Amino acid sequence: AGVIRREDYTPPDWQVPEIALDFALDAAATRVRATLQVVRSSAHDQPLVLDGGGQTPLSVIVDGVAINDWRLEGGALIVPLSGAAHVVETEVEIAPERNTQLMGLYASGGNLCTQCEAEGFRRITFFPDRPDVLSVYTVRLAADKARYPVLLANGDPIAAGDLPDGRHWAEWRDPFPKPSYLFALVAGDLVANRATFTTMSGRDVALGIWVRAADLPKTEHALAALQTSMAWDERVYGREYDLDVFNIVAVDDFNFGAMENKGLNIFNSRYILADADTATDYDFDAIAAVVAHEYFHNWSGNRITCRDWFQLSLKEGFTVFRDQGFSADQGSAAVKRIEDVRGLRAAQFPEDAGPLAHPIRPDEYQEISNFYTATIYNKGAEVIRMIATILGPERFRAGTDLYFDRFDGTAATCEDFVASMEAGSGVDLSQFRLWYAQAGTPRVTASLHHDTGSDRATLTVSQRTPPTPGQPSKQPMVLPLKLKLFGAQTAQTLAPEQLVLLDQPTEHIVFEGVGERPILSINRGFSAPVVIETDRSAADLAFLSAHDDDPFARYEAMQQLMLDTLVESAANGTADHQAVIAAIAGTLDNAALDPAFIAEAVLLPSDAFVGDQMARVDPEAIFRAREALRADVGQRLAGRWRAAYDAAQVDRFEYTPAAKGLRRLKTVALGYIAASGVDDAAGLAFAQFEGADNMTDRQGALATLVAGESPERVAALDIFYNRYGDNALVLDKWFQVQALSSRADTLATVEELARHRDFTLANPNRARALIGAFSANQRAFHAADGAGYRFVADQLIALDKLNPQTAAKMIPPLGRWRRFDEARAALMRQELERIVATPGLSKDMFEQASKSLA
Ligand code: HT7
Ligand code: ZN
Repeated sequence: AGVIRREDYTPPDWQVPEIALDFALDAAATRVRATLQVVRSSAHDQPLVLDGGGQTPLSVIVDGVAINDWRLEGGALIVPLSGAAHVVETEVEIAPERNTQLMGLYASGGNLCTQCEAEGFRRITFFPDRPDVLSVYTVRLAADKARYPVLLANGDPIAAGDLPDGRHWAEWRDPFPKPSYLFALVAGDLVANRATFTTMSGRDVALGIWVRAADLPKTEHALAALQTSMAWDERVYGREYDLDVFNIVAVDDFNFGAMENKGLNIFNSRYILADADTATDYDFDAIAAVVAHEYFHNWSGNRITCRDWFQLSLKEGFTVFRDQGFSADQGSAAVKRIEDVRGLRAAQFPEDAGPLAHPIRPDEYQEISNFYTATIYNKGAEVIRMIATILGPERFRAGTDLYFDRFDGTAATCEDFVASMEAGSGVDLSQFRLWYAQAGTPRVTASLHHDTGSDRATLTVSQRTPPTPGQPSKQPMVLPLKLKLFGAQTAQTLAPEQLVLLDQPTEHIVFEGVGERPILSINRGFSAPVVIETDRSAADLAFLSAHDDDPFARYEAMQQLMLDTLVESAANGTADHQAVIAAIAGTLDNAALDPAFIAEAVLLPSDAFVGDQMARVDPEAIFRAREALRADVGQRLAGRWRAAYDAAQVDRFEYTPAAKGLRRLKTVALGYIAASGVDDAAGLAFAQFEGADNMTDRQGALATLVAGESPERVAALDIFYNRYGDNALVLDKWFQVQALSSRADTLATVEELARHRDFTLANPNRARALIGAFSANQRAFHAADGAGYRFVADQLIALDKLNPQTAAKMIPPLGRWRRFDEARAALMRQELERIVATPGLSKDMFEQASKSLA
């Protein structure tokens, strides 16, 4: 029911080249008058169909005459029209303060703001709410001046003035035709941190980051990131900004991270506000990445938008790839790559292996909001990365230049992008297109055979993509794999790095002149988003962890060693830890390595990732195996952890790559010291907590304490709460750190926190901080009696009534039931069935929960 299919796409019957919107803003009752210039697209006799979000028009006027022969069908307004072009006016009244879904026009912290992607505009006014209808918008806003002194919309400001009764107005015009999902307005009591950016052609752009007055000091980092992003896009992609103003507004209630509305980005405040006392290094990095991401959308998303929502990855995958490149250029590219791959494996690989798997260009959906997924975003970015790898930098840039030239001002498709890449580079991407069509993570087995007689090594590589829902059998994909061979005795390069493009089920790659036993380094830089299975021994992985000159491959070898050890230990109750301990010791001892890299390399894989390697996930066994390894590594390398901890002290907070690396290593070392069980560990953590001049050190210490049993644990939580209780973003951290605790009593704590006076499901950040984090806590969520599943299902059912989109995004952990033992699987299914049977369930939740059961 209600399935929308990609193959059913038809162009719009009516275009709307111009729209004028007139808002009489008020939190309880906002009047919206829309004047649409509509033009028949071809010789058809279809009426004008304007999407609506449940409202009834107060009036419908065609060419200046009120009409009555309109009708409502499934929420849409049907207007019979006879000519080739008309002016259609509608008026509606909406109630922003009652909008708990946070889609359309809503109230947040006393201000009014909008979120229209994907289908929120129809909740504001009647309109063909689809991305291939592009219009020039003129917007007039009127509101009470004391309550809403600032009135912002897309484009450039053109006029403003006062009205009787303490009201005022402002008019904005955006000259660039845009789809309705990019519309935005903000009315509020806000102040701006302002700056100017001079573009490559010498135009001055007025930049403004708008926040509550008290938050102004926390906007410097975001503003600097915006300026850096604008310069980066000019230098790396030749893209210049096009309006005279660029505004960003931070709001506390937001379903997502941020939104790229033309000239008026609206952000979740967690991706704007930062200072050393309240934001971690992770937060600072995420702010720069999200500011860049939304800014980059001005070209990859706004100037060229999507023809339909099946093409979402056209803008999202490409823009994530662009923001990843930006972040890599701001610090350690190697560490950035490791972080991105860890994120892909944590979120996208499980999605690709589960009931909600879909290609980066899906074939069908029920509710498009459910498709803002790690697959569309992160696998989408990996697909663009593979194109960049195959083409090389110059040809890739020629391809993107051609794409921006050809499709500027249009609503394009993924096919348009790939065809531009081919035409710009001269490289045939026919078979590569399968990456857009096939879901699932390819599994690659690689085996290296050395023939000492002929000095020849032969690598046999096979690929297989497992079945996914609706796709029982798969064709071989194009896999760009970077390979290198090292000599086991001499550590010399036996075969330099090469890029091989695999496109067959099985292939043999021959290396000549290999005079000693070779060790294979494969998928260097994670050149293809695949799972690699090799027959490399623990000794070979240890060798690579010490000698590989590709930082990612070095990290990967270490991870594989750790994974093999943990899987064996979880399966058998015990394993030999020696190889892992030696590899960690070697990494800590290597003074040539960047501390940020060391911190990543010595971290054990997460419980969830260990579970992903097992035929049946056993959360308790994995937890025990991981704790045992952590304790052993902590004890056997005790001196090294103390030395690393002491060496990683930074005098004063500085947000630089070097200082960030030291802070990261310090908290990783603290974690191992605590895991070793020494008496002074809690004291050390508490001293770090109390002495910290920044949130990274404070939160790192708090997380260590919260996992333990010490009296300092309660003290630190209380101190943290009392210090930051009035800061919503930091309070989210307080909820989250407790929901992620590996303690046995976490479920009881989280149940209590759900009743805490500061907990509310109405704020998505708070809901995610408690419920989302708890569902990611493998030990607590998967409690054998099913109490964790029940708690989450109860919360999601309650949240669905307020905010279906946010609730539906938290279904996937329950959908992983096939990966668990029969008892847990039955308990998870039971909760999914209860959700599906809930009266009044949203379309969002129904799609996610019913597909998860199938
Ligand atoms: N393009 C934006 C997507 C988005 C969104 C989607 C569904 C519901 C609410 C939303 N807020 C923003 C964000 C981005 O990818 O840049
Ligand atoms: Zn985006």
